[in-house]
Amino acid sequence: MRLNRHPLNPIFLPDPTSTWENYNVFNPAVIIHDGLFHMFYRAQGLDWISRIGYAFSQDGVHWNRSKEPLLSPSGPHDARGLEDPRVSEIDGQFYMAYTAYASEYYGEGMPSHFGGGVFPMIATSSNLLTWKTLGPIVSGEDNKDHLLFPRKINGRYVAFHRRPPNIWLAESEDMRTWPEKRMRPLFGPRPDNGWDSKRVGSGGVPIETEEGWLVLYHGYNPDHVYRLGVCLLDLDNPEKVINRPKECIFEPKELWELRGDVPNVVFSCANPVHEGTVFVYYGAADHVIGLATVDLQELLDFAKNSH
Ligand code: BMA
Repeated sequence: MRLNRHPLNPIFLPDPTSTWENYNVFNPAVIIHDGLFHMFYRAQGLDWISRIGYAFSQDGVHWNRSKEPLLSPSGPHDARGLEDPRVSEIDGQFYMAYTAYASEYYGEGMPSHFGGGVFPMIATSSNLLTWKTLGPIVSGEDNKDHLLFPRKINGRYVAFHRRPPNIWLAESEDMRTWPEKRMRPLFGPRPDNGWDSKRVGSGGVPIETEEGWLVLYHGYNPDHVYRLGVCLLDLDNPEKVINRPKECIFEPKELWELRGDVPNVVFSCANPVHEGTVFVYYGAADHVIGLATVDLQELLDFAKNSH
């Protein structure tokens, strides 16, 4: 199984003339809507605070970016940044899952980064440009890598989230309350010293196919190398893992994936499908943005058949 790196990689770089995105741009959400690719990317200036930038593209490769950030910290709950957006469209409305990285002494969130709490937030928009925050899925714990499935399942909204080191599922009737009784682990690291033996977390929004939900996810090993894997979940009951191939599908190889702000990282929050091709956007070494593509059917066959 092979993802093909785009020849123009890295396709999106920090802007050295900016104050807020001159250091790192990475881990973008990308959604295709009305014939355009819309990118929401995590950007850092020298203050190392993450803001969400916006860019659009006709081909998914060449981008026009906004001069100003789309979303910036607005209070103590996200004073140290908004990280790792994932955007879903559900019934014509858009939802962004992002991690709010709180100020040093705010809230009961367990510090997953030194000194700060994190909150798995959801915001909503009808036009992709103005966003309203609804709130966190949970609070008071180290929890991120959440996203929303692109449609309701059995009448409820469904989300991934991450209680380390496992990926979890959650359900909600209204997108605001996510009852504990409807949360359950999906899967965790594999105890084999392999590529996903330490921690796993979600990738981009799951792709609906006739065979099941095609899910890309990230994992890392004791050497802290971030790679991508794939699995297939049951359409009506995503708690049921139909297959989870052992082999990873993508790993750091290029110099700009091996060296950057954090070495040896490919980390994806977006895998939109365009004309039968999966566009996997990824943060490389927490510094630049890369694109790798794969034929949807080929990826699905691998997810279904490889053990
Ligand atoms: C994870 C997330 C990502 C980041 C990755 C590698 O925990 O915080 O934002 O890309 O680590 O540093």
